Amino acid sequence: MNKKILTLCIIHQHPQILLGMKKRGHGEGKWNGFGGKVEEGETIEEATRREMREESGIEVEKINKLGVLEFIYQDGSGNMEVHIFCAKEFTGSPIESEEMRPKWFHIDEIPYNEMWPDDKYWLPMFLSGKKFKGKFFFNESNEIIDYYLDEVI
Ligand code: 6OG
Repeated sequence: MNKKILTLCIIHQHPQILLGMKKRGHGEGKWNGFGGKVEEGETIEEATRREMREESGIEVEKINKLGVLEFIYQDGSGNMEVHIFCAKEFTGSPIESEEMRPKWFHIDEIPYNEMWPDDKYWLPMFLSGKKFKGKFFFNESNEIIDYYLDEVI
C-alpha cells in the first residue's frame, strides 16, 4: 500500500503551544497539532497552511519544518509520512471546528497521556527547536513496538 503524506503543525508561543482535541476520525480523543493529508497539486507547505485554517480558523504564514516521521503499521496498512512544522506567529483567533477543539498548553503541562504515544519522544526535541527524523512501528493496538529517532544537524 502507498504511504500517505500528511502534515502536522504546532503553534509555539513560548511557554505555550496550541493543540487541538481531535473530535472525529483517525486519532479521535487525542490532543495533537493540526494537519492532514496533502492533496494532489498542493505543496506540503500549502497543505500545512490549509489544514491549519480549516481545523483551527487561524492563518500561518511563516512555518518552519522541524521533523519528518514515518509511522509504519505491522500489517502494512495505512503507513504515513508526516511532515511536522512549527509556527511562531499567526493571524486570527483559534476557533473550534468540526474536527478539532483548540486549547493552549503550558510546555510543562503537555497532556502526553492523551496524545499519540510517539509524541513524548519527539515533542521535547521540537520544543527545543531541534530538527529530527524518525520511524515508529506500531502494532494493531496502536502501541509502539520499535522506533528510531535522530536529530538532523
Ligand atoms: P487526518 O487523517 O485526520 O490527519 N497523525 C499523527 N500524529 C502524531 N503525533 N502521531 C501519530 O502517530 C499520528 N498519526 C497521524 C497526522 C491525521 C493527522 O494526525 C496526524 C495528521 O496531522 C501514529 O486527515
